[in-house]
Amino acid sequence: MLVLQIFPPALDLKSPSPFSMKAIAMMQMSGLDYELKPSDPRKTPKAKLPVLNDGEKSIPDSTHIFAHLKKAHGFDPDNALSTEQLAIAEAFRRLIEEHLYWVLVHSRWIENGDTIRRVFFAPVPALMRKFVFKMVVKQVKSSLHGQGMGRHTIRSRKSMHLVPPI
Ligand SMILES: N[C@@H](CCC(=O)N[C@@H](CS)C(=O)NCC(=O)O)C(=O)O
Repeated sequence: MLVLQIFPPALDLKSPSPFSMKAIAMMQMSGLDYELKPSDPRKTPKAKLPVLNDGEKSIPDSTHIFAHLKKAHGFDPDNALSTEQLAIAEAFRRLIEEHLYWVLVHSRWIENGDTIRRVFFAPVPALMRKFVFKMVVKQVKSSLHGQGMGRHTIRSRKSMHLVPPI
């Protein structure tokens, strides 16, 4: 049985994690039998979700899961693509996962932290909630700083046009 470990449901989504949603979409498209298992990333091999469990094997990272589904189960939705189309798809994947993902992280954790605290931290005992949230935000800020986006100053939406409006 295939078991897909994901971030637990929130925000009316099967999972609020874009990488978990990507893996769920792949599993659905594959037509294979699988179960979803809401999990804690701290208890996974790379401290990230999603992770696919296939028998004894544990496969972290949505891209490795995709490769595993192809190799072990013959699921290859890209098999009709030309080399050029595969290259374009890869470029878009990296744009989304390595750039736009961080825009989402910034928007959620820095610009809309109150909502995140209310929704994601509801299970944390009330007395500790503020403290735990602050600790996690500190880690998120450090990741955003490492990626680079967190080093920029937040400006108003109006001033964020890449090209000034005419
Ligand atoms: N490259 C990984 C990225 C996975 C990832 O960043 N997952 C985030 C949730 S969207 C996570 O588990 N974060 C937990 C943490 O950083 O502590 C993939 O494609 O699966």
